[in-house]
Amino acid sequence: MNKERYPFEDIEAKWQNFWEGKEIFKTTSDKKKPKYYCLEMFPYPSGNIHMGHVRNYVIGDVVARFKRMCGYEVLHPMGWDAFGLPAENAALEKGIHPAKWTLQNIEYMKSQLKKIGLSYDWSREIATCSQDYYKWNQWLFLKFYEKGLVYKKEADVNWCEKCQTVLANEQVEDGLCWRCSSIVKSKKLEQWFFKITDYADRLLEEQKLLENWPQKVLTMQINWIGKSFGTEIDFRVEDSGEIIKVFTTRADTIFGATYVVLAPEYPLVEKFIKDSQDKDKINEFIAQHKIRGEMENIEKEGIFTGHYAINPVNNEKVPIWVANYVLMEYGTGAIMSVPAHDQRDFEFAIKYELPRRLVIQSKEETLSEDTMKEAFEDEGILVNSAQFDNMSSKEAIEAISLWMEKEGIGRRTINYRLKDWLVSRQRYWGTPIPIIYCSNCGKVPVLYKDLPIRLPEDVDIQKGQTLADILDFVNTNCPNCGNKAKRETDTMDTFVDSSWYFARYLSPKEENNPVALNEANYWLPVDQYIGGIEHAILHLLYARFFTKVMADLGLMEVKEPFKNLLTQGMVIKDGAKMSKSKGNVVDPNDIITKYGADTVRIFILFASPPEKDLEWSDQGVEGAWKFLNRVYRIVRQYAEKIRKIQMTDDRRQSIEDKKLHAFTHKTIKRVTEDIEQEFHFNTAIAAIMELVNEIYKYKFRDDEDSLLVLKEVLETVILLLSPMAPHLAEELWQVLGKKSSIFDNPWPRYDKEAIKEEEIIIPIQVNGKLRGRILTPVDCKEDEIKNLALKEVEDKIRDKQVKKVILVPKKLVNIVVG
Ligand code: ANZ
Ligand code: ZN
Repeated sequence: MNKERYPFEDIEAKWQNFWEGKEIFKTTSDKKKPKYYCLEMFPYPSGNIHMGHVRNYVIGDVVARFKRMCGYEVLHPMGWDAFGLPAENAALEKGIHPAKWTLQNIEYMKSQLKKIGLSYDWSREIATCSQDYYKWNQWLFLKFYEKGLVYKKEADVNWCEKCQTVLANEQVEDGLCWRCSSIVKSKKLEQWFFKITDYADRLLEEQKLLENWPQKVLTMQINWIGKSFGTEIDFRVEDSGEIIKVFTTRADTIFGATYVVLAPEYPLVEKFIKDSQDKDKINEFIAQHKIRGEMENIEKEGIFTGHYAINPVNNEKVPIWVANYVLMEYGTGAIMSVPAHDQRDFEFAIKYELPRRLVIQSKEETLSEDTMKEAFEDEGILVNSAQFDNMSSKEAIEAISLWMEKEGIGRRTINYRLKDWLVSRQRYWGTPIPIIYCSNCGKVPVLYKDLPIRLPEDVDIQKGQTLADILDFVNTNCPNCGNKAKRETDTMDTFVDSSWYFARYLSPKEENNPVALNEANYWLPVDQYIGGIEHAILHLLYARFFTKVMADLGLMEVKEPFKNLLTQGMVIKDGAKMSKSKGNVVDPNDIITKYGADTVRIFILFASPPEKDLEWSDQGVEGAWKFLNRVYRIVRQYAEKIRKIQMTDDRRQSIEDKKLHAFTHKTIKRVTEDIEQEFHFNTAIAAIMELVNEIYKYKFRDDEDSLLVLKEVLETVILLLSPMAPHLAEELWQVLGKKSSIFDNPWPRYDKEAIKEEEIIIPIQVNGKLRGRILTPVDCKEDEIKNLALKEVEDKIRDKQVKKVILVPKKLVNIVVG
């Protein structure tokens, strides 16, 4: 057998140059065609493309190429999420400027992407660290500011006293500064926020517009937003005019509230302890418990404030405590504690010997507060609850809330877990926040005409300089009164950059707006977004928020940015996620050098469906390589003859021909449906492999009819394979004598007639004994069936004389020999 190996080095370089030179994938915005916007999450330019990227982009590439062949005007852009901390780290370690480091990395990674043969319209490339881009971050910030969606308030940040800087959470290692290892403290600093909470309801409500998002992602967002219906109840502080509002979802338990607990940061606490004897003790407790990580498993600790509150439903005097299990950021930062019916309260009450009172009685067993071993949190019947006794707890929530509204001691409210988005960072490598501080006028927004506020380049990161050290940058004049003023030196969270980049691709050079309205209206929403599940919450929530605000600003009309979302699985090797720290990385460069990009693509697509994890396998790569070689050889074997003949519908097909013809069309159907319905490229490739096997099995007769069948099937194989192995497909398309790019060709359609044709199996007997079977189309001619039958049992009747061939139509052939 011919074992020629296909010269992928030449083929791949040749077609990459061809696509680029001819601008095949440049989007023309042909408004007559239906549009398809295919987008993969843009990468951070860390320096290297890894296998996870390759998988993500190859999946997107197949979708883009497929849709293009299906007649869509496809937009498939790529860019760089280019601001962020690693650039500053590199500057620190290597003394290279963040800008230079970033641009070098972009250059290199772009060349890597090109080697994979991805069909991007590079004319739309964006890098978020370029002025042309971040100018619009600033512009949007100002628009948000005008709309009241940006504000500044004090917030707790990680602070390193020695370095005199704020640290991102990632820069705090075991409570220590990553740079100098001194203890990180919590410090209150003025921070900028985006008011995403204003959009909480729409973020929930408009999930219904997300046609095809994984349920898991939707659920994660719902939980993150955490909408909770409850009641706010007023507890008056004894001997004072102060009111403590508590938030509860269980108003039915109000008669069982035996104490009140405040978060350590609760404003009133400071006031309480001013004249307390235990002032120092309480202060120490608060200092200790202000910084808290995840709440789930911490040991509950608290301290009595010395003050009391009045339970408004029974005028009972209850102690006010401070404890670490109440969060300032949730609800009102204060709770009514019901130890009998809330497990956290129960544990706390046991520890500090606080009273508990049963107010919900179980329907199954009779509980009592003295003997219960844990809180009873289920529904039940009210007891010890005055006029509400005997009501079910479910009804009581409503009834008690209504009654409290009437009495003016409480009201129904809705609470969200979602917090406003803290967007300021005390970092250099980001978008400068366009605000000026004037001693006359206060906070003054930069004028639109002065945008962009450029990020100065002359900063020495190794010397620990930040924007605040660049006096040329800091000192300015107030746009309002002209006095000397100072610029904000915080930069924006890089998640701001990625919240609207998909819109910038639509008109990357637009100078009057972040996005040209007509382009936005044509292209949005993104039809298919593809990326990692790790972005299920933040990025995808922020981008949805931005889209809604931009729509409200009249910048676009869609409410949701991404209609369909595919979250691809991880790339796994030896049972663990491929990662530097695990030391199990396969470098895409190495594999491409050894086998070529098409092999890597086919391996990745064939190994598992995109939403599942993909187990790396060297054998799998080898298998993909062999398959492509098989395709290459079989096409070349017949190419010369096929080039010479014209396709015609007037074919006299033999049974064999018909079989192959039908198989061809069945494969078109399978592949098209596998890709269209669920992007199951693995089963699509499996189907093409089967078809290639059929071609190898086919007995070529060297006549025109036979060539016509081969022409059809070979062209089909190449077309079906083209989105997945684009270089090889272009090459073979040319080998078959085609003049234009295969990607200008329509996707093949299957012929319903061809696949309707059913086949039947006919048993062959020799002298009444079963000796074989043949597969024939139902409408096969008698003579042809007889001939096939004789051929099938050829070696069993070789030295005998055939006396008679009896055909029972569609049932049986009996050959009588003597
Ligand atoms: C009294 C009560 C009785 C409660 C009972 C529960 C069971 P979700 O559903 O998550 O909204 N809570 C309120 N604010 C809190 C805070 N800042 N820190 C810690 N816990 C807080 O939970 C609402 C419930 O969580 C509220 O209802 C409150 O405890 C607690 F048998 O109030 B409950
Ligand atoms: Zn001023």
